[in-house]
Amino acid sequence: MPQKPLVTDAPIPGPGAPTAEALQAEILERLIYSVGKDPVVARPHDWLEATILAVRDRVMDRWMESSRETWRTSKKRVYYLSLEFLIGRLMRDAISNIGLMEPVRQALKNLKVDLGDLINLEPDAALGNGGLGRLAACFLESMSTLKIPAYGYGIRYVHGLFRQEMSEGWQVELPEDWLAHGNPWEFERRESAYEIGFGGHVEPVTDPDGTVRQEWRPNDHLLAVAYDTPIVGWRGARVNTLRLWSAQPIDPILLDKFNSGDHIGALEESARAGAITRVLYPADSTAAGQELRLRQEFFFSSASLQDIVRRHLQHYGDLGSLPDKVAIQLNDTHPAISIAEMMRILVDLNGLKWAEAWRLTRGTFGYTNHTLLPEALESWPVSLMERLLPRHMQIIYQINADVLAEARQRARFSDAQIASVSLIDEHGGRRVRMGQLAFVGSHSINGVSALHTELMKQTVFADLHKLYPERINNKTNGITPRRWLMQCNPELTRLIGDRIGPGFLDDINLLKGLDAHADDPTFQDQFAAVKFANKERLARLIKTRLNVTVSPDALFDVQIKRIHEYKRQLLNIIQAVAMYDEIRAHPERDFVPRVKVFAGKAAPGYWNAKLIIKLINDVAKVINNDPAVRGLLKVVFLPNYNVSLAEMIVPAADLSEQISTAGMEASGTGNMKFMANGAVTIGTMDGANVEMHKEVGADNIVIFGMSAEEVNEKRARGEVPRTAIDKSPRLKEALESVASGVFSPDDPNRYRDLIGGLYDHDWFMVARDFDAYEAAQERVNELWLDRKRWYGMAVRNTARVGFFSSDRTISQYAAEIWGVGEQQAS
Ligand code: B1H
Repeated sequence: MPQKPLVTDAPIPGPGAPTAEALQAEILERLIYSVGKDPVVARPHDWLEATILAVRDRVMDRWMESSRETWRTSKKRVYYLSLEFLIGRLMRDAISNIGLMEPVRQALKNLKVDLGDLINLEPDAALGNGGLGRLAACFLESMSTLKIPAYGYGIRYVHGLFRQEMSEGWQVELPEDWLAHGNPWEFERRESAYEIGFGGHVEPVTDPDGTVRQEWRPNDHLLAVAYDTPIVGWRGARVNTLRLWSAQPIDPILLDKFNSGDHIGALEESARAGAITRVLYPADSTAAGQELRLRQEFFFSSASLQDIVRRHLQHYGDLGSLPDKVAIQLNDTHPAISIAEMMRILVDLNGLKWAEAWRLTRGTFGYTNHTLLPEALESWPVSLMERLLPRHMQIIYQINADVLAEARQRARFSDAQIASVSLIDEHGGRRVRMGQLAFVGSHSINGVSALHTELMKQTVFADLHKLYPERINNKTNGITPRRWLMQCNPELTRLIGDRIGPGFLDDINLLKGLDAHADDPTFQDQFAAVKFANKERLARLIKTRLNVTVSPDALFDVQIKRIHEYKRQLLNIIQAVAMYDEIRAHPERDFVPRVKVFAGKAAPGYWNAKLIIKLINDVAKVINNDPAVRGLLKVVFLPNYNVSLAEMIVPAADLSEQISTAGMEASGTGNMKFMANGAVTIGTMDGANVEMHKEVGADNIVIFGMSAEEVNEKRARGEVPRTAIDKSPRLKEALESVASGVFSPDDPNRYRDLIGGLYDHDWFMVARDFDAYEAAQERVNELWLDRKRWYGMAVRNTARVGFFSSDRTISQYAAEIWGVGEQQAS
């Protein structure tokens, strides 16, 4: 049956939208002349490559035109420095953004190839851990959509985030290999290579005019080589560049060594250089702390700054205009060494005076903080910094001296305040604090949700905020509605377009128009039918991957994100245990059938997180196989969570679990993806949930639990959780069953310590929020049973998601931090 075209397939305005026949010819040409395959023997990967190349060709003209235009108009450029870009697949995104989904589908069909199959064959570019990296990817897409001249700078890791497999319910990490079949999206730029130094010493040199400069003489050198990927915005508005650096040796082989018979030694330099960009550190919200990580940070910071300064000088000839023409945004502190590197470039290499260089640096940099968790705040031992980056250490000392003098003289800071703003942490081994360095070197420091920004002012940066009260500002996160609604949920997109017209594709705030239809029974039925179809699709995936049967009639209750104690997957699974007990205790009663879906990776060294994965799998095994449950409850853990899996799960969710301990999730962005796709949120007043509560209204979200302030108080008082447990028989029963090995008969003590922690200190308030959480889940059941009420809520969630578009976020960065363009929040 011919499909009605999707509303997203509106072609790019302007002449020359290609026909399916033209595209078919282009794909064939690519297959033969670039991939070098005869169509008769071509394999799926060959077709994928040929299709990507044909699509890429369609983007090239715009890419070149975009950069020509920036040169021509001397516009300010934005540089987004991030150690992570969690991009996922690029092909569907690119095809959809240039409006060619149907003609490409038809072109391939004529060639007897299925576009859907090819889409699923493309590997995810998983160059990130979680929210921070995904945010960077959404921002790139929004910057292109809003026609902002921008570059993303990062590392071309050979191995992205590890692949997660399950072995008897335990997480096993396997290397990820996204480049195994090559990467048709990227262009290697051999001509854009920079030398990066490490180690050595600093020497004062006297210039002919008598001035003394410090010169860094590194003893270790390697090359940073650029790889460029085009990032196309919605309707091809603009194409920006993601430039990823790869480390290469200066001498690929030491021939002297090789000729003298030392074949391994001859390749040593090559191996050492390559190690820097070999693999992404798999820690989310924890600082890695190893020397290789600092090398990665400096490597990509230095390469990016050399590139930025070269480009600026080439165009403008002087560095005085740097803040007027360049905005550099630091995605957390991972690139914070850039502050010192910029000072070195300006002062040591270009002869600027210190004060002038500092003014230019501060005018150019902005810093985004993404977490207040103490274990995630980066600091490096002074001894390591001195050995690896001796000149940068001197520069950091100089910056610190200036800041502390200002704090003493202008702000009359006490010794305690001085210690808190100092770039050097003197407690137990001297360390450089990267947060302080990023803060003092930037004119703007932003948090990622209203609550998080407030807490920044009150906690980690309290004294720096007193010293520089105008610098901290909030930029609540967002997600791109192209990937997270239009592409991942085409059926819902089509339905919305049929109802309110296609305007929302270009202005997401027009989704508000759905509010008027939220209680219309026909529309509700259609909305529910789309959700049901997406649930059927997920149910099939669950069947294939886990051999567990789930009914799409049940409430799909979903928690997918990194596994972390503060995100409280433990609270969720303990509630599942309590529900299990209840079902067994009351065989006569009706229950709302639920499917609890979990997915997420644990940092390889994070024992409790890995144990929580095992617990989810242990509980799932018992519950899913107990006939007494009568199919009323299913628990599934889908392995290897990544962007592509999220794109499958999110459209199928009824309930979105955003249940972090209040005050600990800086923002969350998964919460926004679910909202866009018409899931109802059960959540705490944490991160962006606070703004979500405001946008969607108290009637359309289920909020529970302690506030950040209450959490703080309880912790400060050192209150023990035992009373909360004693007061709650259902919690007690659930905890005792887990602790005593009901779900782990093969190792009854497996969860004793994990549960013991809840009795002991319960840092994350799992026990003390449990009753409130159960009551909230009860409320969810009531709402679900009132079908009209539920779908009214679901529609209103989609209708009111506009604020959480990364276009809004980026417009605010552009206007309030970067000073570029007149982009309005759409
Ligand atoms: C976030 C990180 C993070 N915050 C250290 N911090 C890392 C810290 O490899 N490391 O060393 C990696 C990642 N990630 C997340 O950022 C927050 O937890 C989320 O709440 C937030 O939504 C996201 C984007 O702002």
